Amino acid sequence: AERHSIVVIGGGAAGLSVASQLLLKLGTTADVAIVEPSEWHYYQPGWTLVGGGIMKAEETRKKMSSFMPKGATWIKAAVSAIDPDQNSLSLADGRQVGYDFLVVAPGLQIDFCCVKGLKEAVGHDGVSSIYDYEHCQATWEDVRAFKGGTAVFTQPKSGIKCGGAPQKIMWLAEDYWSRAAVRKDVTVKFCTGLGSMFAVPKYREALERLVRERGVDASFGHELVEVDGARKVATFEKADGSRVSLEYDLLHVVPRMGAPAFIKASPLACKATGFVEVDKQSLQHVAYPNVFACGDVASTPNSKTAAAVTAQAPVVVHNLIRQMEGKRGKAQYDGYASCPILTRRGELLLAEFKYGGVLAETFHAPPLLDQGKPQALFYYMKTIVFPFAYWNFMLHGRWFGTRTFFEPRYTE
Ligand code: FAD
Ligand code: UQ1
Repeated sequence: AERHSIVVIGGGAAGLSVASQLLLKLGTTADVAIVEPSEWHYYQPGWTLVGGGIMKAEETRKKMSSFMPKGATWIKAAVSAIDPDQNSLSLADGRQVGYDFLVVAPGLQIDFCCVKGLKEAVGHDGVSSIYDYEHCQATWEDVRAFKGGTAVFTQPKSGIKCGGAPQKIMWLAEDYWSRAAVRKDVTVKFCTGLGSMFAVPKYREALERLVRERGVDASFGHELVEVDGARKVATFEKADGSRVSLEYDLLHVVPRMGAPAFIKASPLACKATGFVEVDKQSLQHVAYPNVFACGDVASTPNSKTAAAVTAQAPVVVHNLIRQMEGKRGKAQYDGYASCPILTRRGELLLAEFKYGGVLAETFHAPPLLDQGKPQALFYYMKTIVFPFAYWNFMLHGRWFGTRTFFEPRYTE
């Protein structure tokens, strides 16, 4: 069977970052393989911009082949099972691949099926989602065509990637309707299974102020359980088990999501959550020291974002190389994540925090910018700097987010 020194599962933000950084450190003769079935690589943070009419869907994807790092072997297939006791993977096409070291980075699986009627409804008759390449353009078509009525935006209580995106698209839509002078005829509802607008108090307060100022009708503890696309009715379940139904004219849904099925079924998964059970600082598997996880699939209690990947990838790379030398690496991930919350066209609130919701703001020192306030500079970072840095540096192993210029590299 085929065998490689290092195998990376997934060629997404995390898989390509780690593979590129490994090849930069070890040289292009290192034996690194990436298992990735997709023809395309998606810049998912752009999907919010597509839904808001700021970017085109085609700009958010590029051919996977142009991002496979030089020296890496691309195994163009999906992993269907992992056997960490045999250091071996099964592929969907029946092949087996062996490894000495494994980096698990297949991201999350989006489940449109958990909510009754959603799979049938999404993509037409005013129902859309920025959580899917195929449906994010429909969000903008719906928002642009809307002339009045009830617009409902949902968020599930279970963990999602980019926890701020469900409200970002609402703020962009609300702003568009204000500019188009139809806002007075629109009722904007935000229905979330969670208990507040954001987990970190500083940003929560700022966002709850915006809810009041901009006349958003927010309902907490409201979990979407059913969509009747024909009658345009969305049904929510409350914590006490009771149900409420709402008639909508426009519905933006955020589906539930979780670890991919083949991860949940593997010995690498945390039994309770299904995510790959790694140490939250070293990102090394708790039972298999030759296995690491990076990105959304890791069990680490951070906010799942590409920004978090910029901080995780160098930790995985350092600790993996030390492990290859038979030593324990000392690099530690501090839980850094950032959520750039678009509050309207031209304005963005840049939330940055680490484990425990402790602030980790890049621009905090006076007289720099107040990150508790939406700022124009952050908007241009999100719409211009981040996409450019992602495609041209991050996927090539040369972008470390806020630490790109300031943070010393791990040397020991
Ligand atoms: P992904 O990038 O999803 O990549 C996973 C890869 O694994 C894919 O290429 C997939 O094809 C592959 N794969 C899947 N299954 C298998 C398999 N069985 N075998 C092999 N390969 C497989 N982050 C931010 O930092 N800022 C933002 O503003 C932001 N906004 C977002 C808005 C939206 C609407 C969404 C959806 C996400 C947003 N994110 C944002 C989050 C960000 O996109 C993710 O956190 C990031 O892509 C995670 O990287 P990853 O490599 O773990 O997963
Ligand atoms: C970031 O580095 C990054 O990567 C390109 C993003 O794009 C997805 C981000 O959204 C954020 C917030 C960062 C963090 C970087 C800085 C400079 C705050």
